[in-house]
Amino acid sequence: MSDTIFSGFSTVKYEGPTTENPLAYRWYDPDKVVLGKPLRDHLRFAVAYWHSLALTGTDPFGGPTIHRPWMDPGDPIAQAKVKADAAFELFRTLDLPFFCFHDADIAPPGDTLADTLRNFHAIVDYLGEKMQSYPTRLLWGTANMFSHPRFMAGASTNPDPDVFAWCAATVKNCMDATKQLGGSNYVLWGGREGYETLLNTNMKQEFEQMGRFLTLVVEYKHKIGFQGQILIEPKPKEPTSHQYDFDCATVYGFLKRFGLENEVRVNLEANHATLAGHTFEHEIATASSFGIFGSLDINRGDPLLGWDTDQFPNDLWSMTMSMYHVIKAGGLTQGGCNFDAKVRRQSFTPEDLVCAHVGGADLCARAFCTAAKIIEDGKYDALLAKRYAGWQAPEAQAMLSGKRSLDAIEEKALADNLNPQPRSGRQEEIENLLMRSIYTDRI
Ligand code: XLS
Ligand code: CA
Ligand code: CA
Repeated sequence: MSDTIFSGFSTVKYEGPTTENPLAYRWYDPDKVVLGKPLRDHLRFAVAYWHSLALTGTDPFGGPTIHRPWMDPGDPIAQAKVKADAAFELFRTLDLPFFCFHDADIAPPGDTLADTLRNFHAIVDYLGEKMQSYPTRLLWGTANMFSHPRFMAGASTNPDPDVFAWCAATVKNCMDATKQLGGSNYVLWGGREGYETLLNTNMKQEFEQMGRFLTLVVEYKHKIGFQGQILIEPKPKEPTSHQYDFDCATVYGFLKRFGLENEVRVNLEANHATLAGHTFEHEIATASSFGIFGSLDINRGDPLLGWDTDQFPNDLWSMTMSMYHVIKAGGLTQGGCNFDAKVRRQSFTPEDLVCAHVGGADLCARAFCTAAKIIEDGKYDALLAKRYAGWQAPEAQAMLSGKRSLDAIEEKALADNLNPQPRSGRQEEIENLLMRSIYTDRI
């Protein structure tokens, strides 16, 4: 392996909140034990190959601003290996335990399906070799079925069955590769699974195709004995105006419709929650209450732009409440925190990329530690429990468990001469309590 653009960086270390070093962790101390295990194992941070290695800085108004050596002209397979060498040196620099990739991020396309798959497997084997000498593991693999023009009308929902078949072959190979590299999850984000105009769209037909596709994926998972989770990533819009996997609740309805609610979970992204008109914590709490919480894509949008800007996160309040709901959901288990985030187009140096991940990891770590303290302290949970305490009474439990009919409830309500009085929601008291934990208390 020759020198890479990240080889000169020392490995980022935890130096504590008072350090002046911009390339040190202030809050992310991977060995710090919280709720019985080290932060490294709670947060399971991952670096996204697409944003960190493939980004060129283009936007709708301007060309590339970020140039890396593997983007120079040359033999595409050799260049993909230069990129992989740099990727593993970036992972080493950041000392983050996982990475994620799309097939198209790691390997060049060929002229045919067979050539494309051959290139892909050659680089998957190369990543496997790299993983022998680096500690970085694979959080998830996925397929890019949205960039090439053949996917312009969707992947599994395409009106052309040949595109469906191309996608089936692609996902089969990406699942094989994910298993080969010991991946913990396989993600499906419905890139162009949606529509731009209903005028040319048969929605019922497209739902059938998408349900069949996901069923095939689940069947194949069992066939090859893949132990990872299958995850759908909701997103409401962009690139299409109407994405079918709008949000977590919509995905749950889709899973129920095809009988897959015990087989598939969700990978939730902060920016996608914002685009759906929700908060990140809303999406996590929804997944948790349906029992389908899987993994997180960490980033933020820009509320002033309303695009999927995939910026690195910096909102401590939202991240703390998100981590609170993650802990309540039972933690990330096989999932993780994938930085699906990119530096801005003026941040074109390798150092900018390292710095961005350092800030993101610090924010998540601080948020997680505060959320753990909020839970250990118990005051917030006690306020919530008190609000619903009436439901512990035997008659309330009987109503909830289906032991009372509508007319039986009416009969008792009349006999008891019910006249419920308004009770305060205590919102400001709760906000003040949490504000103290988030902004004042030491972690
Ligand atoms: C795009 C998505 C994508 C998925 C993986 O908006 O976030 O990057 O995470 O295909
Ligand atoms: Ca994502
Ligand atoms: Ca996104």
